[in-house]
Amino acid sequence: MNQTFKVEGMSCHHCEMAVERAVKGIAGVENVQVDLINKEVKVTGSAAREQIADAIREAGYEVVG
Ligand SMILES: [Cu+2]
Repeated sequence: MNQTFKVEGMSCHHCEMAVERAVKGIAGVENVQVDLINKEVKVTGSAAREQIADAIREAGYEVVG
């Protein structure tokens, strides 16, 4: 399953790594792709949408929509 999140506040490679690390720590997540230009995070795996959104927020970024 693929899920795409609109995320505000990611501006550099550090942000990319922080979000990647936070989301990869969730059980069921297979792959994470951060697109800084389009402000998108693409997640492959079986983790619940809300759980992924929470992890992104806890890392310090804003999930939009
Ligand atoms: Cu940054």
